[in-house]
Amino acid sequence: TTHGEPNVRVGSKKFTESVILGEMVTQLARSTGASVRHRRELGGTAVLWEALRRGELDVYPEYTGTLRQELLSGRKLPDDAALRVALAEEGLRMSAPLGFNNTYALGMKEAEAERLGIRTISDLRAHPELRFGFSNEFMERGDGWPALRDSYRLPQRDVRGLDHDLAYRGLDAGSVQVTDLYSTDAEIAAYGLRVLVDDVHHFPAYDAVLLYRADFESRAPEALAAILRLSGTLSEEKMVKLNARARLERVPEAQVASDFLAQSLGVS
Ligand code: PBE
Repeated sequence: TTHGEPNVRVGSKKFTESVILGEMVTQLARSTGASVRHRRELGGTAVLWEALRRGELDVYPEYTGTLRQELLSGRKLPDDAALRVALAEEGLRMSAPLGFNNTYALGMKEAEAERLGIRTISDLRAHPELRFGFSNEFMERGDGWPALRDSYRLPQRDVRGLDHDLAYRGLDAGSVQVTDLYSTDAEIAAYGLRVLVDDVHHFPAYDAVLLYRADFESRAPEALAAILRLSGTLSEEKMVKLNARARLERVPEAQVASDFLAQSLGVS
């Protein structure tokens, strides 16, 4: 029905890539005739996870490393099979990987990194005076700043939280010298940033997946089958290009998503 409650509820986190993926899911579900609501930019990771578990959402884009290191960090999860078992106990399922890894990384302006001779995260130990600015969620997460600081024994004390989208401007203006990057961000190339090597392997793989409620399958099987077609359709390179269209060329996320679906899956 087109009136009343939608039968598919999609969510996305408060950053561009998540909104683009949420739009793809929304449009694929709609292509089966389902009534769909996309609650875009609903919040950070914890907000989306809780909304899904409470049954306020059916599906949102998530990353395997985030499930392992943050959302289910109390459990031993040696492989994806173990991760699926832990999710099933929460009444949740995840799709096969969409095809790209969007990892956290630390970045600096290329010229400044070159001048200071910084290539790896370990190299930061010799520069305690550097100003760090991290996305708010990174300041608090299980895989974020406190754990990174301990892994690498980093001495910096000038460390503040900021909105991820503002971090790049901060780097450009010089108010921040080191920030957390998302590896599929278009700004890395556009702003000429050096991605520091994670030489201690602090960060896991963050393979993009769709996380959904197990009961979604019985409620809207056709919509679910349609959205699962996204698995394996994206690469890191493709995702960077889609992010670039939205962030650098300011094309609306819904348009970026529909162009991709038309080209890659023949859905319009
Ligand atoms: N990530 C990397 C984070 C943000 C940056 C995409 C894995 C996440 O949303 O969990």
